[in-house]
Amino acid sequence: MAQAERFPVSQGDIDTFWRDGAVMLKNVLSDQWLEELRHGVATNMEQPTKRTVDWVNNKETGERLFHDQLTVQHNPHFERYMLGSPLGSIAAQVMASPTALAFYVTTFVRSPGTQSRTPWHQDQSYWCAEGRQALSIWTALDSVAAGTELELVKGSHLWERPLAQSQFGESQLGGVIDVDGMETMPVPDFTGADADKYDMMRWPMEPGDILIFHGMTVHGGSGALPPGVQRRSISAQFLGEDARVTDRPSGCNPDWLPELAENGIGLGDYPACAMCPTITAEGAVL
Ligand SMILES: O=C(O)CCC(=O)C(=O)O
Repeated sequence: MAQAERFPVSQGDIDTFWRDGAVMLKNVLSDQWLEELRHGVATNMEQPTKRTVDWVNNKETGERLFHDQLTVQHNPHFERYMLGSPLGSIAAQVMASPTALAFYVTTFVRSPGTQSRTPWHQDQSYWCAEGRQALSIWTALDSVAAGTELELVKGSHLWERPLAQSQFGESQLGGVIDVDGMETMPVPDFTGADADKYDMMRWPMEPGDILIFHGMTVHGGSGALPPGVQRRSISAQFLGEDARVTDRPSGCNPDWLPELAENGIGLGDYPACAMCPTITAEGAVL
């Protein structure tokens, strides 16, 4: 049986995650894992997948924001990262789930000086998986200076109504998707007129630090970079054993339903399969 690294998470950090919707842990990823991620991102950009999009690609300013979503089967570096690094063990401990399922990996590469922020959103409202045991682990290969952090809304993973969904399309970042019959909350002006009503969480980070946030925690930002500064951020998505495959009224993004079906997984299933292996809190890869 393959073995992933194990990283003990304190009960205090787990409690913070469930209370606030996010927690940042310092110095989790060794140089070996950062090197693996560097290769993963470079390979991804050289060999785009069918889900690769440039959210921004401005020939005049040179500003580019590359984005992709990949399972462990799409990129050997990300496969090793998901199944060998301490992330799986951390995810299982934080979710208090017997196993953490390595759902997929998301890449965001901003060229130096890019000014485009990621729109406010909740990851899980796009996913083809529902359940409370769901999280993302975000990390960056470049230092994240104050003023350029990913920003998260404290406690938003507990909101009763989902946030209206932002548009994420080829050269179409922002704007709200209108879905018939879906009760959503209009996106507040978190950094402007409504700033006093919400507690924001943001952390300057160094390579090796990780930010764990719940699938329903509202977040955005991570842009407006100073000249000469690039941002390669990688987000790893994990599910716990209460997760079930679902469809969404607005369609899923990413839509893994066809690939899951090829792996024998249908609506209502916990999607453990060759496409989405699982890892225990002790690091055993199943
Ligand atoms: O790095 C970013 O700009 C966005 C990160 C994000 O939205 C995510 O990981 O879900």
